[in-house]
Amino acid sequence: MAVEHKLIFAGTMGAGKTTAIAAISEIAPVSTEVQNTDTQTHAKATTTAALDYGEVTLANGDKLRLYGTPGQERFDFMWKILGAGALGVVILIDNSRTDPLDDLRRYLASFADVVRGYRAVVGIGHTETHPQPDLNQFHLLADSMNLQVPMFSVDVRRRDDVLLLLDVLFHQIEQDVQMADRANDLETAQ
Ligand SMILES: Nc1nc2c(ncn2[C@@H]2O[C@H](COP(=O)(O)OP(=O)(O)O)[C@@H](O)[C@H]2O)c(=O)[nH]1
Ligand SMILES: [Mg+2]
Repeated sequence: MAVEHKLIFAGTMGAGKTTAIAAISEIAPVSTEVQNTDTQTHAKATTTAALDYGEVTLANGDKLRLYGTPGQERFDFMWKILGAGALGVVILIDNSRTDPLDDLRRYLASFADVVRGYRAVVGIGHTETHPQPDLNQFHLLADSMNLQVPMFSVDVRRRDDVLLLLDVLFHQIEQDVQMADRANDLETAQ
């Protein structure tokens, strides 16, 4: 039977959530863009006020519901609500921002349980214009938080880059499920 999964795209305003979902969604993505009143943080005229939504059907028939979460601080509470029932989280970082390392720190802290459950992946964007901080610095930050998470430099305007993030995320989830199965087998064998 086909199963439905929820996948979250998280990231600051302008990190590429809407672009990433549009790049892979097989339905016309739903995006609730409104006038940006927070022009001090970001110059974009519109921004995601509530949600982005898209859908993808996987090769096995399972349906992926893709959600983009609001980037503004005042929507922090929604990260937790959406993250609770999610299969996984794609964290997008905009390397052209003032302090991308601090952005990642905040998102890893919000999604720490998801990261520990091997259900997160990080995509660093805008690296062609802003190569620093580099991947090593992002990994050192995660290490300092005792968190391990796969990270890639991506351009979410390219569909293949978004698919790479999903591939890695699913691979990770699959391995974790297999490990849990093996642990169960061991327990029952004893
Ligand atoms: N130069 C560059 N632009 C990007 C990259 N990733 C996303 N963008 C652009 O950044 C802008 C903001 O993306 P958007 O999807 O609206 O961000 P959101 O606020 O997270 O939904 C869009 O114009 C994207 O095309 C990247 O890696 N490099
Ligand atoms: Mg958006």
